[in-house]
Amino acid sequence: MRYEDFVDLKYEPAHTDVICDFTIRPKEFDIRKAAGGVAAESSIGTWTELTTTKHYLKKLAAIVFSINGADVKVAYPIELFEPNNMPNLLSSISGNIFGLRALESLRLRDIHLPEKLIKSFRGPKYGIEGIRRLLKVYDRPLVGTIIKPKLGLKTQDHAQVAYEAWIGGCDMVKDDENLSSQKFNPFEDRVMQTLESRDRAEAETGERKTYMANITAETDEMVKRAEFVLEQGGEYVMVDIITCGFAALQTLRKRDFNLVIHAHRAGHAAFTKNPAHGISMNVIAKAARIIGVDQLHVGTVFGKMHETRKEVRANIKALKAKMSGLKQVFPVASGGLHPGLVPALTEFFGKDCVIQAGGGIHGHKKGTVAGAKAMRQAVDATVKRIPLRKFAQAHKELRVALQIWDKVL
Ligand code: RUB
Repeated sequence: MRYEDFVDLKYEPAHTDVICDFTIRPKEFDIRKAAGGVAAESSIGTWTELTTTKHYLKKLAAIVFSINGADVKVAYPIELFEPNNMPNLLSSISGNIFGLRALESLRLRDIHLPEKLIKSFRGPKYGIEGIRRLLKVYDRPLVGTIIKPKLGLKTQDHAQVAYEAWIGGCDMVKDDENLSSQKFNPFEDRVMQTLESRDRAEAETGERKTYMANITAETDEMVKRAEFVLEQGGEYVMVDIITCGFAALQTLRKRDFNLVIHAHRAGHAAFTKNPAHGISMNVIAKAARIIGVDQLHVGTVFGKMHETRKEVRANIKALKAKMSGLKQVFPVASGGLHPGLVPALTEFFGKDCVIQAGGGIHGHKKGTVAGAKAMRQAVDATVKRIPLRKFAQAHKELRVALQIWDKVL
């Protein structure tokens, strides 16, 4: 079959098809042939006619069924994919096609999987509802922090900063994405000492507190680390899903530990940032939800990372929209956040979001406890619909935070 043979603008996708939305900028062909090339190279075709093709193969061809300028939709028969195998799916729909010489650029903008394929994966074990039940917090955004400096703190200092963040008012404390088990802060010691801090903070505040230990490592090791967290009384693990890979994430989810999975997406921008080429973050968000993460970083709009409102909105939708009965995943806003941004964040995200700040808590002039207090005060003020400036008159930690970071004072 030639590339053009993979185009049928009259085709009506079956409810079992996988649908992919691409934007294609051809370099060598017209859009029809380029689109056909994408469908061919991600299903049963190649650059030349084959002698090995069989009559029964035709029904396995991916079909371009819509071309609108550069925007193209491709339908893939479900039989092309192995159930419960995310690497396999992505090797087809987002594999070799990105390297085709004939294309100037190619963007996978969205994916729509049929229920049968979605159901072959586990999906989130906890999701928004499960996490709220665990933390017993129902009516406000959750407040998290990332221990900073991200690398280098010794274990006991890490555990002390965590303790201070919790007693100041954070619900969650998280390791940074590149902290694993370095000499200065080995994993097992860190988990034990930080969970001890958590227990003290819970006893002192009467609030539930959680620690997201970064278990990112080679897969067997990662699973061992998850087991260790569980043995020590932890309730959460954190995984760098892009650098670990979807196979590792699936392995972790398959073990079905009673552990909430927090997904960090370090590295995603290597292929999500250029709007003309690569894979959109909402595709990653869908894949992560289908496999079964409970929380995922989705961008902030207002912080230090680059994503636009439209992109972050699409990421949130991927986590929360109805999807074959899958639980909703908690969107995490993280990167360059501070108390002054809480009203805007809450307006944009709604109450179902984790607001996470590293520098915006540990950079508070009066230290981590004050930084965490300022963040909780900002959340409390926002929930009560009191302007931060007004609330800050009676809350000195917030006042100082606004002086440091916000233009309003
Ligand atoms: C947070 C930080 C995170 C980013 C990643 O530190 O650097 O790892 O959230 O970005 P700080 P994203 O609060 O000091 O900026 O969440 O968008 O993937």
